Amino acid sequence: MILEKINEQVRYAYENSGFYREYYEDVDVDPTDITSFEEFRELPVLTNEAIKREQKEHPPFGRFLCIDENGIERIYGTSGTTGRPKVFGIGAGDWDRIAEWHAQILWSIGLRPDDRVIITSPFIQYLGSWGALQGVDRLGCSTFPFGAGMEGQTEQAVEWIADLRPDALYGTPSYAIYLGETAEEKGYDPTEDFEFKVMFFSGEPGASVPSTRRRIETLFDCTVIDQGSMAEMTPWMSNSGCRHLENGMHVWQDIVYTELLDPETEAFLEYGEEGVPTYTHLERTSQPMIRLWSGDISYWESPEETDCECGRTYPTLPRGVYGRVDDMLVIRGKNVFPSQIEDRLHALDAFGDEFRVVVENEEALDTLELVVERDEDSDVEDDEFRALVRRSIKAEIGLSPNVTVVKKGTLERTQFKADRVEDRRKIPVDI
Ligand code: 8LH
Repeated sequence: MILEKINEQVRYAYENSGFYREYYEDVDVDPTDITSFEEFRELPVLTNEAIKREQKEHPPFGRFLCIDENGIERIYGTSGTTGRPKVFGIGAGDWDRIAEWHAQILWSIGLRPDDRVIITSPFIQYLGSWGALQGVDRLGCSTFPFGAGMEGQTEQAVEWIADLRPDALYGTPSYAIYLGETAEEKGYDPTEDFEFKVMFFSGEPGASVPSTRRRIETLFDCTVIDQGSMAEMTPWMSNSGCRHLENGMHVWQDIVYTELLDPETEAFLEYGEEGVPTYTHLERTSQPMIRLWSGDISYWESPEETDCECGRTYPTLPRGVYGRVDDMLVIRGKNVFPSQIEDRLHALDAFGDEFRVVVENEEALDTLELVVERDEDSDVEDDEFRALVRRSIKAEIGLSPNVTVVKKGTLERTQFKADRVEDRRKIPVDI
């Protein structure tokens, strides 16, 4: 069934998009008749650079659009502050299908029409917020599109949540921790004064970083669900956790076909390997993405291996998406993902919930500096905490960091996606 959908999607894109016709000029297969997964893998991956180049040469949408511009219902773009943003034109039919799929997936994580749901991510050019809203609305829940990002908004969120007692929250994992801390500072107990049964997240690692996930679960006494792929790939909930999974996300292969590819050779990887999730829309008529290289890193497992109680026969990313290839720090020959450091820190009781990673290059030798918050209510003193952090990080990544301990609340919190790494090395390391 998936192969049939792939065949239809590729043929549609090829016949309706000048971009794909050009992009597939030299391929050895017939893009109007893909008869096997092997043939499909002959198609070149689509890179971020190719999309940007195309949209620059054929503004604003590039020749991806495939539908008449009058048929566009929504326009979104990347929310980055540098460079030309990528533009996504979504047709009415696609926007409707996104609602259907998101509603179905949200049902699968336990949401029901009589639930009240608060959305606490910014309503900016971030498809996370709008995609979640679209699904929650279609499911028929009472939706509270609260947003995030304004000064003082988190303090207000605490009061609203204590009053309205929503059953579910959508946002980023970093924001949930910030919200919980703010509630505690204001004298609330989020396990008692809030009544969340489930929180669903996307946008960054966290919900599948085991100790971060546990921190959120205990802070709010609720179920945590990880979700998300990329804005380009909406319905981005096609990667979704499940109530039966301890960690990670199922890959709903009949909505968005996902492959894991070798970061260097781009070869298809079997289950049990680590690689770059590469996504293909299966039901998009507007701006379909075919073999879009995410630049993220994940590990996948077969349906038999996961054997999830939910009964779904999808592959699973049991550790979620744990970083971007270009977020991986290569320090003295060791590969380090910020999410590994996050996992170790959240496992320490005295951790104050925020940290920063600074990498420097002194006389050609890389140094790893961590600025870590300590919760002053804990029994552990600064020196002991510093030693604990050093030991734990060394055990994880094989390198001893220099650790600066600061008190909880010192480092800035985010209301969106966290950015905790500063690489000050003069000579960039080519990865
Ligand atoms: C993630 C995750 C995750 C996204 N675990 N990393 O997924 C929601 C969509 C709308 C989104 O975040 O899109 P956006 O802004 O284009 O960012 C995509 C990137 O965000 C993606 O490549 C990942 O690096 C990261 N991301 N969801 C870990 N659940």
